Amino acid sequence: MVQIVCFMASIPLSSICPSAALSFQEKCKDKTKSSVLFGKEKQPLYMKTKSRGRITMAVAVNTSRFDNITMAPPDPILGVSEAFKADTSDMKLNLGVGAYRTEELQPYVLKVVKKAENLMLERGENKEYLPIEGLAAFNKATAELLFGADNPVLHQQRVATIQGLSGTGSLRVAAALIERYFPGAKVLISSPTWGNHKNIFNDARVPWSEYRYYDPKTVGLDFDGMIADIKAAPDGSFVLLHGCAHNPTGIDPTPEQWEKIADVIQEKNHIPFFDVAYQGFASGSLDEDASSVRLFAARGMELLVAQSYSKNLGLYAERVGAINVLCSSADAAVRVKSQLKRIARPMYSNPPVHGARIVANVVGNPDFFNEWKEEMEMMAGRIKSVRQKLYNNLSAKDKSGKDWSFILKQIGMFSFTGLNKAQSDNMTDKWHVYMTKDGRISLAGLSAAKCEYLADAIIDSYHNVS
Ligand code: KET
Repeated sequence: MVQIVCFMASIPLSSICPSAALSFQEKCKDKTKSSVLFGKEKQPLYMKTKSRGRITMAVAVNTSRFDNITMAPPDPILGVSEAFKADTSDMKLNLGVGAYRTEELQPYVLKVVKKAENLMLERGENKEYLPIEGLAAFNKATAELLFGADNPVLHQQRVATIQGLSGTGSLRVAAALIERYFPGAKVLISSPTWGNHKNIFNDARVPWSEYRYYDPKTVGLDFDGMIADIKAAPDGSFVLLHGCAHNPTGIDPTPEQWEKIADVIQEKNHIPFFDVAYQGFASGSLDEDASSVRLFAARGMELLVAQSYSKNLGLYAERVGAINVLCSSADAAVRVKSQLKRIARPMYSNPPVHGARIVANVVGNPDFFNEWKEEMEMMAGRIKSVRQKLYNNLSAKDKSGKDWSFILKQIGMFSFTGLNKAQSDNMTDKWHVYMTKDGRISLAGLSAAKCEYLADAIIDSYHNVS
């Protein structure tokens, strides 16, 4: 099959294929019949060339140079949304991705976000590049939101903050910092954790191992296991902690347990690395949800925090977040910030401005800030109410005596149902309920009207599929 046809009339080859120009020209020299181009060991690509005066016609035949690239599996979380779109059933329900929906199951743009955007439009702000570290007003606002505006660590200028590409991009830059400046250091990750954490550290070439977190027997935190594994790790490891609303389990340590976790991390000279993707969404209070980070900061510990505004401001597609590195001195913070910028520049150069302006405007304006808090409480409240309703339906309908109260103990956007892969498959195949295969459902995608249907699906899957 003919795959590529190029006509070249005195066109320099480098303009067609710049990166490979030299080898292309060298390999074509004095060859009129067939030439091996960019030969892969197994699948060489042959090109036949014919000369017609000044015009050379090159016809590429045979297989693609990308033939040895295999099909990637669908993403365990975002792939669920793709499968959901393809389902034509009226009953279908997307509880896969952690994205807030209204009671009508529609995406929700916060009113305060619209107000901030209108203001930005009125001001007619430009689209110049941001500095590598992002929007200064955003960086100030985001560090204040995380640590609290009065936190001495900010006045002492001990925090290096740069704007990142939401939570994921911020985690990735922080991972690159670890890889570059702590070679060989391991990151300890909770078992289970958000599906993308391992990918991020793998791609950054940072070794990781897991610490126990979830105990299926108690459907709660395996606190002793967690502490033992953090203790057993090599001194100076990084410990990845979910600041609040642990994903996927919805189980957070108590304040007393956080203190003990901090004790062990300090004892072992580890460095805490917080992923804060749900500030405000766990309890409805921004301050309360940042209390874990603040507790560690108050002990004088150095730490890293990746922040996201996808969920709490509903800015999923704007990709706005931050990397914060709390250092023991202002001097160290300046140096760390310079290196974060150095990592960001060849990766994505500088971050997008729109979401950062929204955050800066909302957090920086007391009226908007209060409106945001109200809307966040509303969103967190709706999730809590469907959580309760799901539990009510499960306990009323399931006659087996199974205790479903663990659902009420979990917090945040998700519920970790305990359904295994086969049971989760049944939820999707039979009931058109889309969820991740680890048994996680996003309650943010559930409406009160669908609670009964979901309870039927869960009861059927739990009791009739093993
Ligand atoms: N950390 C955690 C714990 C997390 O759940 C997410 C997103 C992120 C970081 C990154 O979000 P970002 O939009 O990059 O700021 N979790 C949901 C979406 C996803 O998987 O990308 C989810 O678990 O459904």
